[in-house]
Amino acid sequence: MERLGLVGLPNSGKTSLFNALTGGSAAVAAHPFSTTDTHVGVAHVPDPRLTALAAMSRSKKVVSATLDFVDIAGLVAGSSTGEGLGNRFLAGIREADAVCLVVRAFADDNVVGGTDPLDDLHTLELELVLADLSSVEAQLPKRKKLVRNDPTLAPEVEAMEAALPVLSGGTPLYRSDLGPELRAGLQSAFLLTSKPVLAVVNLGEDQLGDADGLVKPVAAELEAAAKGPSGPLSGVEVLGVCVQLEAEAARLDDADRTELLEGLELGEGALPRVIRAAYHLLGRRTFLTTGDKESRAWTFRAGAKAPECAGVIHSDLQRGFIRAEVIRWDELLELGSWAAAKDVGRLRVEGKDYEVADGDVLEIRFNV
Ligand SMILES: Nc1nc2c(ncn2[C@@H]2O[C@H](COP(=O)(O)OP(=O)(O)O)[C@@H](O)[C@H]2O)c(=O)[nH]1
Ligand SMILES: [Mg+2]
Repeated sequence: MERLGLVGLPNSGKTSLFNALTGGSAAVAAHPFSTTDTHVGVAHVPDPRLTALAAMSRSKKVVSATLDFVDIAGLVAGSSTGEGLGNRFLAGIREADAVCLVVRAFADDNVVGGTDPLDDLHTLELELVLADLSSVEAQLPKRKKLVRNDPTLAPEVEAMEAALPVLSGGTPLYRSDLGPELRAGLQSAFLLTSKPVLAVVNLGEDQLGDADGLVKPVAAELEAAAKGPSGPLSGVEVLGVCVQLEAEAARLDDADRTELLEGLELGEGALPRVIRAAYHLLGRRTFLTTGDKESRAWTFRAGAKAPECAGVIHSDLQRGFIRAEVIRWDELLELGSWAAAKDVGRLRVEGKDYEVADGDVLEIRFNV
């Protein structure tokens, strides 16, 4: 299971965001070291397609896709050298597959910490870069020795040599212009700044009116070094979230939550956007199944073929895969039922090589 790690300075709102996303109850406190354990929680991915299909099928059970979030504590200045909680922080972030940077904009006299999100971003990036720099400096000489007898390590050596000046210059790898081959060569080095990132700017309720003004500089900064339209961070998602407000809303029942959020013109709130952005950042896609017993959203890896997707449901379905009957969710909805879609010949029959698309509704034929 892949995980998205929440990373930020103390009191930026990580634990509050984590609780809001996962319905958890990890301790929230205005104290730099309040979180000493790494918490893992599950967020449900809101999906209107699933809701619509479940209504169509009058499903007794509705199961959404999920995503794991980790509340990674302990990043303070000096973390890169393993001081204070630094070691725990480094271990936590190494286990995350992607990173959500939480930077603080909200002002509150009772909560210690700066309120300039760009300052937060720079401090965070510096610690991450320093940690990566010391990893590369430690690993490179060893690889250079090994490559003499093992030429297959050459791409790794080349990638680390290219990463070195980037990191020495203070730039995180996620916003460097290293090409895809060099990036691939860095995988075995387990560097922190080569993970995909998104960012959340934690806004105070009184700052909602100026959300754009506070979010844009962070977005501009993150995108700055990603050169050209296909740079690694082009289109990086930076989301303004009033974490405290959203956390309060998350504790309410559906009707009260809708009233609170819509009263503030926040629509469905920002949490669904954070979850969806994280889901896509991790390269995840959704296919659906629907029937009177259950409608369900399943997660698969972008680019996966039909048998692999069948295997997400059950290994028997992959092993004994014969074919998949497929229709896009909106087409199915328009036709009104699986039986109707079949009657008018709109179910496609797809074989082993079919690349499943996001939003496909599947029925797997199999034999074991
Ligand atoms: N005023 C205000 N306080 C917040 C907001 N988000 C978090 N806090 C408070 O800031 C403190 C630290 O939050 P926490 O989630 O524990 O931060 P963490 O150290 O990053 O995990 C707590 O007292 C929160 O209630 C916010 O949007 N506005
Ligand atoms: Mg915390």
